[in-house]
Amino acid sequence: MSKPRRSRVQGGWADPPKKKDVRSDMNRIKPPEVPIWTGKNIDQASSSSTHKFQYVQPSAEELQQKPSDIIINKGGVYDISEGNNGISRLRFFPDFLQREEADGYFAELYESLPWKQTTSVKNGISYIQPRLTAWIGDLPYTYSGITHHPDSKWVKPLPDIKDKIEDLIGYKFNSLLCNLYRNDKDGVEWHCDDEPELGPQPIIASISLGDTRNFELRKKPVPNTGDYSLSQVVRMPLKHGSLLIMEGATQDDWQHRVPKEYHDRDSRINLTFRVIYPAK
Ligand SMILES: O=C(O)CCC(=O)C(=O)O
Repeated sequence: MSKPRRSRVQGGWADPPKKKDVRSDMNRIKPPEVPIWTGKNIDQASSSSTHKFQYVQPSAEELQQKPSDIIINKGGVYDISEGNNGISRLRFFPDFLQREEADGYFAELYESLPWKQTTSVKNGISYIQPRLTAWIGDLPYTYSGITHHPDSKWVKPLPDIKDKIEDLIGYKFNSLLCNLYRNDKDGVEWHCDDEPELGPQPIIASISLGDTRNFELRKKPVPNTGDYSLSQVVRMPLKHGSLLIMEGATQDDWQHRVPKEYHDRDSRINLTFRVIYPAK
């Protein structure tokens, strides 16, 4: 018979394992009076406190989740919602203008348009808009509590850009709001373009020139409680030379904005072509 082998442990040789009386060990281990998982400690704590934990089933509204944001950066037609007002549709053409063409348009318009910083009125408080604008068209346009009279004629190269969009979508515009975001600190807050002079369900064509900025849309809550915390958000990085068309119920059912950025941005010009109807 071979000798029981000893195993090597740190600092010496371990004794060979002794035989154990397993049954006597079991007699010595006492089961806890209350199993740990019954939450004995919680009950004990609550006996010295007036607050008792009670599970309450969350309501259907509380269980409702905010849908994840949608990022659109590829060209195409996007029906972003359908409801009582109909379909909200975006059409996106990321490379509508060629790079050199877009470079030329940016340089020309940056210099030639009579850019000015205007004041808006919201809830009776007036504030200076964090961007420069120019309004072009035969009729005035009232938005953000201020009436804008035409600032400029259709200077070159605006008619060329307008023709190009109209050829693509088969729809004619008579007015143009130009925005100049000088840097990352400029932007436009949540709003929708639903002024009466735009008519019902306006088609708006938006050209971007210069640095890329995020354009965001958020779904209006139904019924419109003003609480947008669970709203679907669509985010589109609008790059140099891109064209975005908003149509259908987009202005009825969604708001949009260009947020200020936390990182440096160069200037961006945005041209939004619209139709303005004479006041009735
Ligand atoms: O700059 C943009 O892309 C959007 C501008 C805008 O929201 C507006 O002019 O109503």
